[in-house]
Amino acid sequence: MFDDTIAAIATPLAQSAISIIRLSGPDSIAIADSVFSRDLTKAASHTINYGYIIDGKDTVDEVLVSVFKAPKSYTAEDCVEINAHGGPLVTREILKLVLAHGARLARPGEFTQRAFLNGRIDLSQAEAVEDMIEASTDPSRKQAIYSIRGQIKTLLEPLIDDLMDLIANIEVNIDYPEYEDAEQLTAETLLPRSAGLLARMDELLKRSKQGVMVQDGIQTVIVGKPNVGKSSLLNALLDEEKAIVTEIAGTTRDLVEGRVRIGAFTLNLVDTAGIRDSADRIEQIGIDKSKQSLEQADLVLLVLDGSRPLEKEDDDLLEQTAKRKRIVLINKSDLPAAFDPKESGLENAVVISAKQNDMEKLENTLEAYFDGDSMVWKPRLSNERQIGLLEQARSDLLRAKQAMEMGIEPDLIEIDLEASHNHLKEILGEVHREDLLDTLFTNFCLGK
Ligand SMILES: Nc1nc2c(ncn2[C@@H]2O[C@H](COP(=O)(O)OP(=O)(O)OP(=O)(O)O)[C@@H](O)[C@H]2O)c(=O)[nH]1
Ligand SMILES: [Mg+2]
Repeated sequence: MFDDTIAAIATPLAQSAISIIRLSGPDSIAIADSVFSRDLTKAASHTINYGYIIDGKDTVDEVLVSVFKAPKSYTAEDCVEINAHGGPLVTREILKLVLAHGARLARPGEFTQRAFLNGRIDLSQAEAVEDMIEASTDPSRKQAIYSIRGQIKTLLEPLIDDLMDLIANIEVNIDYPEYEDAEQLTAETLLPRSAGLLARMDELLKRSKQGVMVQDGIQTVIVGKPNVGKSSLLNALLDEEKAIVTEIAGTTRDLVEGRVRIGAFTLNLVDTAGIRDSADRIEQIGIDKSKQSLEQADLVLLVLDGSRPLEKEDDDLLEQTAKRKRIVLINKSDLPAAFDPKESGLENAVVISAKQNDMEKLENTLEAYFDGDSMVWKPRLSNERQIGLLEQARSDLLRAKQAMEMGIEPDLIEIDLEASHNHLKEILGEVHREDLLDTLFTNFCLGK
């Protein structure tokens, strides 16, 4: 528990119906009491108290003050929330007043950090709080409430327990080799159990990576040589004339972005400058940007012009993106076709007409591409930090398994298993590094 009391404004500083000034720490109630018209020290926990905020002889605002006593509060400490009239001026005035009476201004995320450090929530739940605030798609909102409820712990606990079981088994055999009841330590018993755990980790990793990619929107880049209809495609998908379209090759120079929902997915689209060798300095800068976005994208929409024969630029891009998550689009289907997709090895290409807004085939392909399966929300990890740790736990376990296969001493195997176990616990923050923790919480909203 902490011995200082923190305070912050928990709502946006804009004219609104209500604003909330929040306090947490041992002196929360005493500080609030010293600026409130009524006696708060006798208020029961979980009550709302009506009165006025007073500054000496001045009445500052008419408010409702909620009191939550430790440990049943957001931070597990004594907490007070002052509901004021939502004017920026009066809200700041009340904050100033509680700071003058002994509270310290909270850092971003400090309330949630306290909830974690006081043991009320685990680290995955703490992260989920900010995820919920930032959620902008249905899958991300669903994942946030799943994590807030502590389900990531439920998801990981069987893995953590089974690993511990394996470790305990090895230890008994090391410490009491003569103890007959202990399961005999042979490659035959250890290996299948490790392989089973490994398969479970793999499955969870796959599901989590897919989920994280889908939840924040799929980074999708539209590329192709000039004039094939990339910007027309962007506009058609967005249903808005966002990017400039002309018959002049090299129209788009800067990246043009837009967001579109297709079925259960959100695509974060980037339209780019057509890729070709260009002597124009400005166009060349645009082309460099195109290449950069191509590198960073989760999904590539490669556009070809079906009304003109394929050229070297098309072939180059087809080759460059062959190993990527990619959909090839043959545009301008309203014009006579200049080549046969099948004969060009493009049997999977989707034929569209951006000009005629004919997007249905592309939308169907996209849904099929991320398979119907991933559209259904499934239990998984929430973010890159968690996935990174699971990946480490997986490679520790893989090393242990390989050591078993080579018949290496059990006590050496145990070191890798312990490392794996620790990495899993780190996801929940059961072991953590202070510096990483601080970085994590600084990204939070003030007052959260
Ligand atoms: N007939 C037909 N014309 C199209 C279609 N899509 C785009 N166009 C035309 O092709 C020309 C180029 O379209 P843009 O969308 O600007 O092409 P772009 O790939 O963005 O071109 P750059 O930005 O120069 O690389 C314009 O004249 C469009 O009207 C289509 O489906 N059918
Ligand atoms: Mg364009």
